[in-house]
Amino acid sequence: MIRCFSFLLLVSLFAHTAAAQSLQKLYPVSFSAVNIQDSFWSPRLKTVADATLKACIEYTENKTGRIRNFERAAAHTTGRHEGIYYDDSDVYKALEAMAYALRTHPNPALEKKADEWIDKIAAAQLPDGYLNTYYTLTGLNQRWTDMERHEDYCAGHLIEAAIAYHNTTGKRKLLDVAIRFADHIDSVFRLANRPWVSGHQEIELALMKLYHHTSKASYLQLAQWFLEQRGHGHGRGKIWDDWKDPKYCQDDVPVKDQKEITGHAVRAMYLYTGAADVAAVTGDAGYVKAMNTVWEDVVYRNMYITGGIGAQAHNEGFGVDYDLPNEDAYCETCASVGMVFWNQRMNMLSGHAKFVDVLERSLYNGALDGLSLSGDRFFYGNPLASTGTHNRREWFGTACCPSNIARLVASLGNYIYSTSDKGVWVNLYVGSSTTVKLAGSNVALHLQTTYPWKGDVSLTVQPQKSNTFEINLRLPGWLTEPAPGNLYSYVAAPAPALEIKVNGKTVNYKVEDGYAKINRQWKKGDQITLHLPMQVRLVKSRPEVAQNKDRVALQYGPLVYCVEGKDNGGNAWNFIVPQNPVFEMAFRPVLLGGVNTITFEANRVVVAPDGKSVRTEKQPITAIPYYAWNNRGASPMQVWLPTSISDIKLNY
Ligand code: FUB
Ligand code: ZN
Repeated sequence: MIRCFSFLLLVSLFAHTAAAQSLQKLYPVSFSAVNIQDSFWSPRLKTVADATLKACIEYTENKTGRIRNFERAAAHTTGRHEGIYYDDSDVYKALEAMAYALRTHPNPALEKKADEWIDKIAAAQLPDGYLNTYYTLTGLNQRWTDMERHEDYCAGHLIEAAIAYHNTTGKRKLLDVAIRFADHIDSVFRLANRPWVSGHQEIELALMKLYHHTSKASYLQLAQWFLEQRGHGHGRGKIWDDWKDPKYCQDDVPVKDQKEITGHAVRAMYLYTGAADVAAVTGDAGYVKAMNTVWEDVVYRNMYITGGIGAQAHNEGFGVDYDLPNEDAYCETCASVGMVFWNQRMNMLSGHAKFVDVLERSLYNGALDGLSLSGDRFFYGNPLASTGTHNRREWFGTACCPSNIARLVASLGNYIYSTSDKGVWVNLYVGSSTTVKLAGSNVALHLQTTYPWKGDVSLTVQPQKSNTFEINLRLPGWLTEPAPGNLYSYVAAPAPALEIKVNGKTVNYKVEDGYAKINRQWKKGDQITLHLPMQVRLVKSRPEVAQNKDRVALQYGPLVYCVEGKDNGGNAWNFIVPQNPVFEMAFRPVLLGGVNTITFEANRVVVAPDGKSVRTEKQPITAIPYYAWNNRGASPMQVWLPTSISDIKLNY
């Protein structure tokens, strides 16, 4: 969709920001143009379309009062409000996920349910366009008084849902509701020159989607206006007046002057996603510079090996650099989802694959961990160690994560391919087909892969007519030693040579910005093959991360591994990784839906019969992909494995 609207986008851009020049280098191919057929992802998309959405619907309309709130608010007078003031957002996010799922898995009953909800939402909208069940039911005299109260955040999720539903079904009802609300917000704030700092960012990125969807310049202007409100002392409400903590929502300095990551992780991710979207259109390099600096602060000093962020529970966000506790890691699922959004936008602006490396890390590990294999159990926090007390749940009081991971997985197709006027970019290796327009003619692409279990990739290219263009294949960051500055590096592992063939013959390629670039004349049926050599990587972290001292982690391809008690006699904390472990990799088709396991011999620490001293004995240890843990009931787990006896817990 982004690609289709790029022309309109430029037209309106020239009308309103004459000096600006788009900074966007790559245009993601919309998920709706990508057909996924992948042995790893297809079952997950199906599970989300069935089990996850079923759970979201059940909790949204029966087990909690989220839909009842809309029903009551339709009377446009005060009444009982159930739940928390931001609960409307969960209805919208579930609807957005339903819209994506309807595209990939058409389902008349699901569409009927969505239409039913949309009727209720529309009925609750006030004549002036305002829509928020909390304030309608508790007293409209208080609306727009506390900038933390998520009215604009809920509006943002409404807009995203409305666009997704319009794209899938062509039905405008929710879109018209969203447009009326967006116009209401514009008239109450920007056009009235009334300051407003969003206490939970989201509206900015949503308005940019609405701008691209409608080509109406006021949405771009409003998104930019929201960004520019920050950092000028305009904040009012709980965050500012009670907590006195504008950093919590990244409002301590103007966005363009921000250099460090602070505060609430999801808020930060949504903010920078929106800022990147604005910068892509307006060409404002100030935002790009700030985001690059902040990105390095996130990735080089504050990101877990799982791509999870926001280590602290008390602010659901960032703490001191390098302070990355494992058992107490917060790492909210939504924050990893946000990492996927933001890193996609950074890749789109820069054309650099390092952002997709982070996107992939967060997607396959920190985010996917949030969803059970059955699709109806969730993690809100995703720690990297557990003594067995951290368990997936059916739902949460604050239930932002279930529908967030649902909408991400259901729209996975958005992250696989990009294009520019030079050619096509393959970002994620996911079995899929798409057709892109290059130099005025269609090029069909068909990707087959054994990723993430093995690194075989085959890409068949079917240009309408023979044509010269680039095909850029991402060389995943995990292939080579991470660049200096990164938090994580390999203990020892030379990068294997990578060979790329076209129609069976080795070709030369240029490596640029993390992609292997093949520029040639492509003809119907050309087939690119490559093998991304996967090996078990022993990973260590920078010495500044005290929590990982004398510990190593295991990674294979994009997947981070963990040791779970279920595979190891109930324990995951009572062994030491020896100096030069020998790893055995095996694909176990029945285990956890089919996973590669890593087995190695470790030194189990046992108390000697005298009860005083300890001794070690050899024990084979099996590690599973991190995303798959806690799918067999409660069990201890660790990602960072001890190499010395000092950190052993014998009973877990
Ligand atoms: O405030 C709305 C959502 O709830 C946030 O994004 C999450 O972190 C949770 O606090
Ligand atoms: Zn969440």
